[in-house]
Amino acid sequence: MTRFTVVSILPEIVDQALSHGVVGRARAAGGLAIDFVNPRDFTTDRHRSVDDTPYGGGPGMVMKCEPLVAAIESVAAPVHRVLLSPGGRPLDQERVRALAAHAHVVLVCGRYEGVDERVIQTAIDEELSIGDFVLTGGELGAACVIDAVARLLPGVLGDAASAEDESFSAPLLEYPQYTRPAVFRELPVPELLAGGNHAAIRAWRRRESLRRTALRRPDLFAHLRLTRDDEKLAAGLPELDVAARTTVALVHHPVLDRTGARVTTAVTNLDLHDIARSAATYGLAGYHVVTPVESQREKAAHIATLWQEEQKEWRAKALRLCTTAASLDESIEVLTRQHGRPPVVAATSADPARFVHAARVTPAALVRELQEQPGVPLLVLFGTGWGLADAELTQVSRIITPISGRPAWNHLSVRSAVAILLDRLFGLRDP
Ligand code: 58G
Repeated sequence: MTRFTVVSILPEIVDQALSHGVVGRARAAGGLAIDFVNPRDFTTDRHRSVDDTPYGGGPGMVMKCEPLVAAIESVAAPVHRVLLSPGGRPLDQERVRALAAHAHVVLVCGRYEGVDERVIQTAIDEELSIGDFVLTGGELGAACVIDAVARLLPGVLGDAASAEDESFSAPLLEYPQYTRPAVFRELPVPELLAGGNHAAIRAWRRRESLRRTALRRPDLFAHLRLTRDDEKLAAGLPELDVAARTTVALVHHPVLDRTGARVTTAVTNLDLHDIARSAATYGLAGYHVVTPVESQREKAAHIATLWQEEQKEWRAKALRLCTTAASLDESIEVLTRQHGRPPVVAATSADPARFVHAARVTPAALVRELQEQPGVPLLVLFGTGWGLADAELTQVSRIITPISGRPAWNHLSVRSAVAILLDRLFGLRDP
């Protein structure tokens, strides 16, 4: 059995919060024990004070060491001592499971502006936060912790399975649930749920969980190890796969030269290869080499086909993404034909202020925007030379916040800029 001791000057808050429903019944039945220790009972002065003014000045009061530490130390070992604090480790379901494995947990609740740091140094094993917000005291945090742990204890939830098969236990968000009536304000329950095909219902629910997680919590989704079956279900969610409808265009005209003149640059072998390989690495739909010079387009097409005939399948796969266009308009036309609708055109620039007609977006905001427009293709422009010349390119509706390092010096090669931006748009991240 798990036992909690709550150290608080307002124990009623926690006691009340945990006296109802499933958790209240578990306490009454003896499956969960919660007791309280009040630091005020450990004061020695006439006013029974638990707080004092902060050293160094500043607003409010700080909880004093002696009564708080005495209260914590009045609980017999062995115990795991937790302070609820906005600066603590963020609580998640994994931590909840770990706490449920302890026989006795002491939850320490601060009030006022905080607790004397030496309380933490001498009497606390772990600081936990229930989220990035500040409460007037740790009590509601403690109630959250106990509630989350309680529902994992054997016998607390009616159906033992229901604690397992859900939300954060498998790190997916919950699928939508429905109960009667079959139609509410013209909104019907999905037909499939009313049929008796349990395998189909399971697959539908899993797919909705995957969809929700990908849309609402891309941070969780990026770190999922999907099973083969999950991959198949997620492949049925093309609205989420923005990379698969993204094309990068390497624009050779109109671009600037070092003097600021409007010029056409030459196609380079190196750009052709490296950008094709980046495009394939991030799962893009295509790579357009844009130049009005016919002989340059022929050169690009020649290089690309040459490598496609090569033995190495990975290289051929990358170069197959590469096609040519005479102008930005032709590139847009091709995508409109391929996807059945015109692309959102985003440009990159080291100097976005020049693009007065385009909205500035971060890479993440652009991906989110496209996720909400299923099937709409995305075209991302990169200028060669000293960058795209016509800042008034009317086709461009989005300008992506520029890549920037610490120093003002900013002369990335276009190949590097493509790779970095693709990673910011579509790369998987560490936690
Ligand atoms: C700054 C402000 C530091 C837990 C207040 C310490 C406790 C939020 C959480 C405090 C809490 C959380 C005083 C009141 C802690 C103390 C307490 N606020 N996010 N407030 O888990």
